[in-house]
Amino acid sequence: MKKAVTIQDISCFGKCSLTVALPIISAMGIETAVIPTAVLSTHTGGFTGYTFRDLTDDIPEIANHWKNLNLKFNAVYTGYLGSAEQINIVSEFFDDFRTEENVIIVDPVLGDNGKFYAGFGEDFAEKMSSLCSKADYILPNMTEASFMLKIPYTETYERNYAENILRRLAGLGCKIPVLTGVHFDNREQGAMAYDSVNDRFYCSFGENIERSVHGTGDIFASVFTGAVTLGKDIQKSLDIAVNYTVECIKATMPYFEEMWYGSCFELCIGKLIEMTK
Ligand code: PXL
Repeated sequence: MKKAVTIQDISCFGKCSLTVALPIISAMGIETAVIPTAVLSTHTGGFTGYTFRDLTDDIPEIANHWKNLNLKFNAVYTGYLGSAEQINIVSEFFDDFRTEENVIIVDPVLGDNGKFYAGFGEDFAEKMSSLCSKADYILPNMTEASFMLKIPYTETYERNYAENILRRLAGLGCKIPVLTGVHFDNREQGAMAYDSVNDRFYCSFGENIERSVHGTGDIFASVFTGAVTLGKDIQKSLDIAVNYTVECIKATMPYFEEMWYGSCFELCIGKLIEMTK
């Protein structure tokens, strides 16, 4: 059985990070270990007054115990990290748990719609880009890509622009950057990948639903991680991740008013299992 470990926060209410990654990667038939980087009462996207317990000091202790147990993972996948120090520790974790065969996937969670998430800024983006240099795959949206490349964010762009961004992201040192939330018009939305080893681009698009649903980046990243862990190729992994994310957005629409903080991804888990077969 394949084994993945995901390193990100647990937002107790709000459907993102670990409460999305754990059910999704598990549903894909992969044993999913977790390292929670922080415990928040809710995520930071629209809630106020949330609690934040930092678990930075626990991460090296968990890693040491796992080293003693000689644990190995087919995939190491990181999401939201709460501080620059945490990035240093996760970077060491990559060194300790990198094997000849496994994949390292970094979702450089920094922001969306041209803005940083609460508590993040330019220094943190620079630190995150250094973590990306150690990854096989990175999964930024256009906002995160722009922050890491230190270029202005643009809402509208053409295919050439996205390809150029992908080449520059590969220049950070990762093998296969994947740009998420890509759209050239308002009919379709999807993701593009650049395999810098073979100099090849890949893309996958689905129906664009013009509503912003919180946590879809984490859904995409979790499914993509699951697909790659199962050994699916780049194209297939993009297709499953895009299709499932679109399904989740569609399923959320009837509940949109009450679901401003997250998606109804649970309603589509059955479809995900079908897509994974
Ligand atoms: O969905 C990314 C994410 C993860 N974790 C926390 C967040 C967010 C986005 O807002 O606030 C705590």
